[in-house]
Amino acid sequence: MKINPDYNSQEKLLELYNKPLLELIFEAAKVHRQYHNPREVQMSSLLSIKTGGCPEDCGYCPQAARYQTDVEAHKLMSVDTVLEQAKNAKANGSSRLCMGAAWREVRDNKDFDSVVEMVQAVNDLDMEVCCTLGMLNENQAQRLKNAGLFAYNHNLDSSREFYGDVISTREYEDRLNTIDNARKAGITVCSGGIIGMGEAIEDRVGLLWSYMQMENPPESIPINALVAVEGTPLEDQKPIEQWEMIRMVATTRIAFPESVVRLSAGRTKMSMEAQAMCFLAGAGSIFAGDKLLTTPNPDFNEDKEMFSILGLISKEAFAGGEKPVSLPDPLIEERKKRELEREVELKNAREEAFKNGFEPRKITVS
Ligand code: SAM
Ligand code: DTB
Ligand code: SF4
Repeated sequence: MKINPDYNSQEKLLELYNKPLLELIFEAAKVHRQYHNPREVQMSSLLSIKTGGCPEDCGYCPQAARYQTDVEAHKLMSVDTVLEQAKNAKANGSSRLCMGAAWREVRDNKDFDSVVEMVQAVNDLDMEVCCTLGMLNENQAQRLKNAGLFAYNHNLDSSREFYGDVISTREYEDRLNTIDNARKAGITVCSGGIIGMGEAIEDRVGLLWSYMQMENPPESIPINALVAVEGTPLEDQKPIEQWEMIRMVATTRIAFPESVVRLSAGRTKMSMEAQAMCFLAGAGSIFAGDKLLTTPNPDFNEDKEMFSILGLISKEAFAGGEKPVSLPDPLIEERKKRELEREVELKNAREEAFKNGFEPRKITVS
């Protein structure tokens, strides 16, 4: 993904962010039109496949076990439930499904096998499949890629300098490694941040600067406004001004002309007019459906009405790349083979026992 060589320092990016607002929006709109169809906005749905009980301490997150929030912890969803939800999202116009798990990192266990099956099943629906599962090693990234994963979401959240004020249980460097592992496996990268956590404008620009320093910046950059949830350390943060979201979207658009800028969490607090400004300034996607992972979001009908008023059309899947091929997973195949062999062994042993005169004990219930 290309970066804009005119803004190749933090100072220049800061100047851009602080430009007179209408000039900033105008410049962003010009860049957007040069690289993207400005009428197309992707509707992407989120699904929390494993909710709450997370051991991390991310200060914004209602799913961290250590904070007293209203989020109820749930174990991993079944593959069938995920498939049902994916079909519903597709029927409502979403061309991408992002599955989120409240994990610190992926573990090589049966739950991960199920996630691999979910990726295969949703890719078979011709939807772009994205996952956000925490830290990932190279091997795990490769398994997801083989299953047909289109994108991996792992946010840097803020600048390197501010990051430690919000999260202490995992380093900025760990996040960069995970992004690198997804990249090495050939998965597209979705990575962005949150504004409104008490950071300075320099930290917003610092987030973008971290992506500018990457050899290959993210194909997709979500910009979230903090959803301040009761019980989290950031519960009392004042909501950001809508202009700040517009500035952040516009600056990201100009700095990364080819990437998709995603207008993400925080839309319930935005007017349609402010969202329209974000689309004009280069937002190419929204999260659709009445729930993000655990917090509310405008429902499908509200967004359909907004699209109709603004003359927007929903973007098809794989417009920016080819549909990945889902290959059989060798570990799952091996496990299924072993399970089948064990079943046959048991059946044979039973038949052999009957042949040798074995009679099952009769149980009489008095
Ligand atoms: N556990 C995984 C991880 O942290 O990578 C995946 C799920 S996590 C909920 C995904 C992202 O959601 C976070 O990195 C953060 O950027 C965003 N997020 C979480 N809580 C949020 C909130 N209250 N407001 C805005 N964004 C939030
Ligand atoms: C992203 O940057 N934002 C989405 C998605 N990637 C996974 C998540 C937003 C979560 C908002 C809080 C919640 O609903 O729990
Ligand atoms: Fe856990 Fe992810 Fe929430 Fe952090 S953001 S507490 S890692 S679910």
